[in-house]
Formats: sequence, C-alpha cells, structure tokens
Amino acid sequence: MPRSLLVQITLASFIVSACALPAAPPTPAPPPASAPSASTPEPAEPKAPAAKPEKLTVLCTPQEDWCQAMTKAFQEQFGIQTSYIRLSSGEALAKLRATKDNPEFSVWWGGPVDTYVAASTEDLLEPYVSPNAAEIPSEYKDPNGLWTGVYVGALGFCSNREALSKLGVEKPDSWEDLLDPKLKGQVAMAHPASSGTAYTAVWTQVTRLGSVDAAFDYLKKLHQNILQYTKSGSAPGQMAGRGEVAVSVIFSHDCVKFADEGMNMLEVSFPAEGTGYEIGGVALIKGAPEPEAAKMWIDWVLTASAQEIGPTVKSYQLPTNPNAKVSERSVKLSEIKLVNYDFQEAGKNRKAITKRFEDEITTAPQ
Ligand code: S7P
Repeated sequence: MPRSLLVQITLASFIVSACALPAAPPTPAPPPASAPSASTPEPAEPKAPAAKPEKLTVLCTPQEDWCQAMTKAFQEQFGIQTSYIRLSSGEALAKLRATKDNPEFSVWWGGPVDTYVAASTEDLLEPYVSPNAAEIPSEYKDPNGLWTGVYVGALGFCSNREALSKLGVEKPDSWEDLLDPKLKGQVAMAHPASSGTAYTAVWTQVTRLGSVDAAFDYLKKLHQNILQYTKSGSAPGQMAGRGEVAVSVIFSHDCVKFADEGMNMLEVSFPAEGTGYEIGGVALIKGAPEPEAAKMWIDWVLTASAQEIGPTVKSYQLPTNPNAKVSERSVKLSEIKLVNYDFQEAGKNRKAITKRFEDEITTAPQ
C-alpha cells in the first residue's frame, strides 16, 4: 500500500495512524480548535416565548449518557420538563415516518445528517433557521434550516490490540486490510438500515470507490469477515473491547470513549485511502407538539456552552460552534484523510442503498 506520508498522532493512550495520499480530495474545513475568543461573543441564549413552554420531548440519537446530560442541563436552565427517547438513526427515521400524522417528538438531536436529509425528502422535518445558526460555519448547516450541525466526527477502525496480536494481524490502516482472511469472523459493524454510523461506512465506500456497484463489490468481500451487523452503530466497538471481535468499524470518538471508560485494549486507526465523516444534526420535527420549546432547544444546542457538555460524559465529537472548547481527546481532522462526503446525495440514496444491503449483503453466504 502506498504510504507517502505517515503521520503518527498520539491520542493519549492511543496511537492513531493516518496516511495522506498525494491526490487528496477536498476536505471540509475542520471546526477551529481554539479556546473561546474574547472578541467573539457567545450567541444569544434562547429567549423564552411570552407563554413559557412546559415540556419538551427529544428524539435523541447519540450515546445515552450524553442524551441524559443534555436534557438535564436544558431542563435546569430553562425550567422546561425535558424527556428523551434514544433511538439509532434508522430507527428514528422509521419512528418519524410511523408517527407522521401524530408526532410524539418535537425535536431530533444527534446522528449523522444523511438521515435528516432522508427524513426531509419524506417531508418529516420543519425548516427552522435559528438565530444562533449564524455562528455555525456554512458547511455544517442546511441553508434552508432543515437541519443544523451540532458536532462532527470521523469514521475509523476500533481494534482490540490483544486480539489482533493473537491473530498475528497488524492494526488496520486500509479498507483493504479488513479483507485479510485471518480476520474471518473478527470484524463487526452495524446494519446501515438501523444505524447512521454504518450508513456512513457504506456511503464512504460509494465515495472512495466511485460507484454504488463498486461499493457493493467491496461490501460483499467484507461480509466474509463480518461476525455480526449490530443494530446500534457504536455496539461493535464494545464487542471489540470485550474481545468478541478484533476490529470494528465505528466513529473514532466512540472508540476513544469506550477506552476511557475502561476498555483499554482498544486502539483507533484510520484508513489511508480516506475515511467518511459525519455532521451530527439537530432539526425541528414537522407537526411538533411543542414547537416553541423545540426551537429553544435548537437555539441552545448551537451555543458553545451546550456544545461543551459532550466531553463531560466522554463524548468527544468536535463542536460545530467555533467558540466551543475542543477536547484534547477529539480527533484532529487536519491529520487524517477524509473522503469528499456528499450528505445530500447520501441522504437521498439512503432508502435504496439500505434495501440493497439487506437484499445482497446480509443474505449472502459466508
Ligand atoms: O455514539 C455517538 C454517535 O456515534 O452516535 C451517533 C450514531 O450514528 C447513532 O447511532 P447509530 O449509528 O446507531 O444510528 C453519532 O452521530 C454519534 O457521533
């Protein structure tokens, strides 16, 4: 494998490697990793409407403890009784579809925005341009306010160092490395129909290989080494942490979280050919039963202070608000190679691609 530049990045106990190839596709500007600037004021805290909303129900897609921390902080700050239900991206989309005529949730927070694009094509979201969206770089928001980015994360490989060593396999640093026959039954990822993480992994193949057919050729080969397609995107990282598989394909920040929580055999690496990334979104749900409280939530989650809550529960996604502090445990996007991920195209093709995955991959013999 060509390795013109080898960059070793230390993430505390991790060694994260990334190779930059000569003809790198354009990468998005990473959110500035700087401390809040004295000259840039914090966006306005949301103003409560004349009649203060009493409650809010959030459809929450990130890790459970982050959902808890966010809803608790919002409730304490605004006195609005705030509850949430945690669903993976695809499950969230199915729920919104099923409850379209009588929505249970007012706002959707977290999860890659491809699925928000898919939801918007089914008219499940209501445009809302928060005044605080002015703080968010344009590459991280929909110009019509259908969704706004609240964090950014990169897809990576999350491996169990000990399991790899027993198999005599090096830490993967290429998508091709996952096809090694020694890794048969030793790789896990989620199912893209239920998981936004796994859909990011699938669309990454489409982008890097240039077509859906080429992506499916790769996924068919990868299937030979897959032990299980889980429902939740981060679950494969925990499987790797427990030694049930040697390698998982998940967002790198989830791997760092699990390692920090005690799964210290875990190690992050990135594919040299380029990896996919997510913009985690927030959106107002069409027909929201609590629209005013939902708008207050959206205004609030775009502020730097709300975006600094993640690292307190070891969720190290990069904030989209340039004034939010960035954890030293967060991935440095400028040090890895990203594919040129098109969230609109990814979202529009979600239904067809997840169906094809179900028809052609999960049913294929191993
Ligand atoms: O765990 C945090 C996180 O990785 O979860 C989201 C994830 O895609 C949602 O789970 P599913 O893959 O199960 O849909 C990411 O947005 C987020 O960074």
